[in-house]
Amino acid sequence: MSTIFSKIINKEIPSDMVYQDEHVTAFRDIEPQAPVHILIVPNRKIATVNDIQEEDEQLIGKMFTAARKIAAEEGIAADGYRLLINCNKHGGQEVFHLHMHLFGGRPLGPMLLRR
Ligand code: DGP
Repeated sequence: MSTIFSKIINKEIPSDMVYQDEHVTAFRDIEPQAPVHILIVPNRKIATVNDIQEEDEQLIGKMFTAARKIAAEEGIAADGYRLLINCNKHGGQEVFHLHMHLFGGRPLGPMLLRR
């Protein structure tokens, strides 16, 4: 089953796309939680981190390469940023098309809320 992200990748619905190549697409999150909040997704759907196969290793690497390029273009590389992937219920995953969040543009604070 495809998700809303497939429609964004295929440009069937609008998004603020910042990067696309034959393997990876990146667009601004609709509910930004930092001045820079971009989602980096593989064009081919993989539902969750649990579904990554060994043959996907190159594709996963391309997500990181895209993150590096986008961070530089957004001007946040030197100050730093956070990459985050949620998996399933405890991870808080809402869209079941693998995606890496790129957060930056301000100090991001502790990694997890303490409770
Ligand atoms: P996660 O909880 O990791 O599955 O994050 C899903 C993110 O996707 C969430 O931060 C909001 C974002 N999102 C959901 N629907 C859309 C959409 O239609 N467009 C965009 N740009 N972002 C979306």
